[in-house]
Amino acid sequence: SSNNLRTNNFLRHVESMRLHPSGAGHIPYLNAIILGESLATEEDDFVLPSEDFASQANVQSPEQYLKLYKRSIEDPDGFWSEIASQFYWKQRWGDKVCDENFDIRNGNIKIEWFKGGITNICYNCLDRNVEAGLGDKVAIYWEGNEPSLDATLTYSQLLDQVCQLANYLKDIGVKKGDAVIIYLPMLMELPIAMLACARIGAVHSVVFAGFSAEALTQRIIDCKPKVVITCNAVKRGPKAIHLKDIVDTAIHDSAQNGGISIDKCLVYENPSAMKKEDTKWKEGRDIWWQDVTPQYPTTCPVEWVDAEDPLFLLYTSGSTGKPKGVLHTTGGYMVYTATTFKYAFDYKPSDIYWCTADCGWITGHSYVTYGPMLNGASVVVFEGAPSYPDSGRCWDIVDKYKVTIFYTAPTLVRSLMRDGDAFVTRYSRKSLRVLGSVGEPINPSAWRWFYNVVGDSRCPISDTWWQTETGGFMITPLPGAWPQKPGSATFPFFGVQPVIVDEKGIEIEGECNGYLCIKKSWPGAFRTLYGDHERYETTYFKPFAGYYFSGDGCSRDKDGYHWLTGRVDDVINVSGHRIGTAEVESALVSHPQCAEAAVVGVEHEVKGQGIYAFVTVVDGVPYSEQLRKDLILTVRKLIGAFAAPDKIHWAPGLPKTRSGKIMRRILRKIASRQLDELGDTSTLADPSVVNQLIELADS
Ligand code: 6R9
Repeated sequence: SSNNLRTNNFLRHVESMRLHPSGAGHIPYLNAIILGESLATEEDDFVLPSEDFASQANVQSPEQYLKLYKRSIEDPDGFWSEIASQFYWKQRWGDKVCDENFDIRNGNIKIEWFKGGITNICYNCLDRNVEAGLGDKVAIYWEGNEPSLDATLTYSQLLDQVCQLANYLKDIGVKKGDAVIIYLPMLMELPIAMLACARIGAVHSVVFAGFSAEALTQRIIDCKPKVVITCNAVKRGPKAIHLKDIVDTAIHDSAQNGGISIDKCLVYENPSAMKKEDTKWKEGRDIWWQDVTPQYPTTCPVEWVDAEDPLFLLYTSGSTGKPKGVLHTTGGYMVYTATTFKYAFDYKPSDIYWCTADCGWITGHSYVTYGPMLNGASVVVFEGAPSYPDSGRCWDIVDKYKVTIFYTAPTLVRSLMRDGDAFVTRYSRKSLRVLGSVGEPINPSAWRWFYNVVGDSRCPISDTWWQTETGGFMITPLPGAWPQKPGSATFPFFGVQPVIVDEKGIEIEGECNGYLCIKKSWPGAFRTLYGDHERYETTYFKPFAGYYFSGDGCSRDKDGYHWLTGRVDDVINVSGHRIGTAEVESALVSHPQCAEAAVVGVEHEVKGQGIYAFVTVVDGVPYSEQLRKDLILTVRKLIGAFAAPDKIHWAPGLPKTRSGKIMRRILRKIASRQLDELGDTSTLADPSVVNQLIELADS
């Protein structure tokens, strides 16, 4: 077929670049070979962008990609400074674009981009676009939980509102470098609050509004914010959740347990969810957003900051109990999110873009707020749930706003797939041209359904691999350039050098499987873990000296395509949410009747992974349905509903080595009922626990 011919031509092209001395030969993993005749395996399953799509794309072919990529690696300073020059800098950076020590053997890890450059990301998102004539362009299309509720903000209106809030924050004493916690659902006020902080140089820390009071308390104690911004309540589907009550508890507990006093809590009244009068109130501390912000001017001078001044903190799960405060700075993050957004989604000024992620996660930071707005894009912000009022809601929204780029997570794709094609096909979806996926590997069957049913076999899918730590896309298709393979994140973004290493940290070439690391920094990289640079180095730079270690497994096929295989540490990925097994375990053992707990991830049809908890109860406590419920409730209370275990498995004992280390490998096999694959259990201190566990598997 003509597609096979085009695929062959493409691969032949890559091959000739590889062999040619001035070609891609020095890029070891672009080891594409000429495609054979058989298309039998997943690896050989190519999906090409249509010629129409490719010919209008920002990057139209592998040659174009390779040329840009090669430049980004060979001349990173030239490559990134040209891009950075498209933004407004009050003062240009010093002589070095990048200054890094990426190798722990040479001393402390340090990453700096555009150091000495003076800028402001809010200015670049808003003022710069307004000055360029985009003032009347819609910045945000807001869609409420109820289909009848919506609103829009143009770029100039958004700028006005951001300035009013920024002026208020300044007035109550928030200064450059101060932390501000934002605990808001997907209202327009969430990006407004982020941008207002950025405008005055304050460091925002958005806490996903699905986190519990305890989780919020922990974050307040860690970053000691000057103010907490929230709203009284939010509707999720038919249910109202009283966010302000959660904040009240957290502020109280932060004072009690951490000695942190929060003098100001700014509360947005969300009238569709809860009336003002019904909101519990603490006079003197609590202030209504709507009462104060209109009193302030709609212009606010920008706080000019160094490219390396902190922009935000975002807490994420690691393999030990305490969440990590991932710190991003201003200049490199700005340049990187804007550029990745533009290329990975083939962004054009006429696009209407919708990312379903919440701003409480990194995806909402980089690809709801900053990346799109730096490009002057029109962004859909959706408050509600994709299944409300029914499973057709996403496509209703796509048709309503004529969404052209739709970016979501595999878990949502799988759950909509399960609900049936009819919810999709009753909508036109004609406006769509690019689809995106993030959060976990997308399995080829979900990829196919997304591509064929949602995108009518017309829209390339950008399967973007990246992390809270990386700030922006790392491995991603450029939709017009590459033939895709369903389930593969394809090739690195400009400036990114992924390597796959073995246990000893030795780079493996060609077709292989191992640990995914990155060689050299990229502008969007995080700079530290807040208040714990040592943990930063230990977690990310010590496991494989000389590299950044992602925590993910990855294989590379014969054509050089990357296939992410999931976390290799004790982190579980539930519906794209990172959850540390240790966090869930410590929540479980806080229950007085739980003596010990061990948590593993198991395959889950919709969520990708489910949480499976082995629980040893305190001597003499009987197993009961009530205890099971209480344990699950404890996790919901301490972390949030999204971290609730799917299964509690009673464990009279846990399989431990003689040195007391829990053998999770065995627990994973028991959890997934692969009982004939338990492997060697002879090193266990007490091998009989394995049989006890198997007996209790379905009780
Ligand atoms: C952006 C985000 C990061 C972890 C990451 C990996 C998984 C994300 C993926 C993917 C395969 C993709 N992950 N995108 N795995 N393919 N396209 O999700 O950040 O919440 O920090 O999670 O998510 O395991 O290490 P974060």
